[in-house]
Amino acid sequence: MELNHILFQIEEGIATLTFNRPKALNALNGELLEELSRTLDVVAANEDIRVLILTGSGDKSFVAGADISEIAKCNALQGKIFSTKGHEAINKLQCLAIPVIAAVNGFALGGGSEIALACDFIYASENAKFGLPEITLGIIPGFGGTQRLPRLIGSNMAKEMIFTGKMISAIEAQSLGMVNRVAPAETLMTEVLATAKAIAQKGKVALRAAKQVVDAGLNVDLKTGCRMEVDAFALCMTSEDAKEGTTAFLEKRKAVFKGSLAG
Ligand code: CO8
Repeated sequence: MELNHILFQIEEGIATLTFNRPKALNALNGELLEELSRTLDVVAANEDIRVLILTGSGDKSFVAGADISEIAKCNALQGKIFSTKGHEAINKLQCLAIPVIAAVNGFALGGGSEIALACDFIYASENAKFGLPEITLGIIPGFGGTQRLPRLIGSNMAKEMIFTGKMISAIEAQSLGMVNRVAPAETLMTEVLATAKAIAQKGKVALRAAKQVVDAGLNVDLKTGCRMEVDAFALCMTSEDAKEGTTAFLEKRKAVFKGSLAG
């Protein structure tokens, strides 16, 4: 797969996708969005990948947003096409069956914050900055920010960020519940990898079920969500992982999950 603006590697079941346009602080141009979409197809089709990590190249930026030089040229129809392309790629990201961690190592602005928000959770470096600065460009977030941010931190805080366009620090983002952990820039990837490895050792079926039921449950009432959990729980009970996990506990040994999706 030829990629000009993304680095992609898989090691011990953990895939790392690095946005790689450092001269533009990894801003998302149309070509990069297409590459993101294609890379996510590869991830979705590869059963050996247990966890995906997203990060940015260089030490300054995760993704500084959509490429403003491309937005500046858009008329309404082109803007719609660009926004739709971003939504399609980001929906693909959110719908991956495996856990996805954003390792935000600097600016996560506009489309950059919107990508991080579609991951399962975010670890950030101490120098990371989050924001939806579109309002200062006379536009609004166009890759899901008006929808995912209020769902995560509540509508009032989200509106303040969207209306002012101000950046917030990693620590502020953590206090709002956007970021799970803040680490020094030098150790961010080590911490992300440690969590990714811990997750990768868990049973595949249970991980998929847990992710699916949490995400689906957020869009329905509690009673429906609990019913979905019951069904997902029952499905887990048919897996080799459930047999291995419970047997290992009773035999006082560490479970070794084979990573099989077989029931
Ligand atoms: N697009 C294009 N180029 C960018 C972007 C960007 N988003 N961000 C930075 N760059 C480029 C700069 O132009 C500069 O290039 P050059 O060296 O050729 O002049 C280079 O990256 C380095 O940037 P700076 O010199 O500005 O670095 P600073 O450290 O001084 O500032 C900032 C860093 C604060 C991140 C600053 O670059 C900045 O404010 N960038 C723009 C951030 C922004 O507004 N992002 C939101 C973009 S809009 C968006 O994401 C909407 C998504 C939905 C779109 C829907 C489609 C229609």
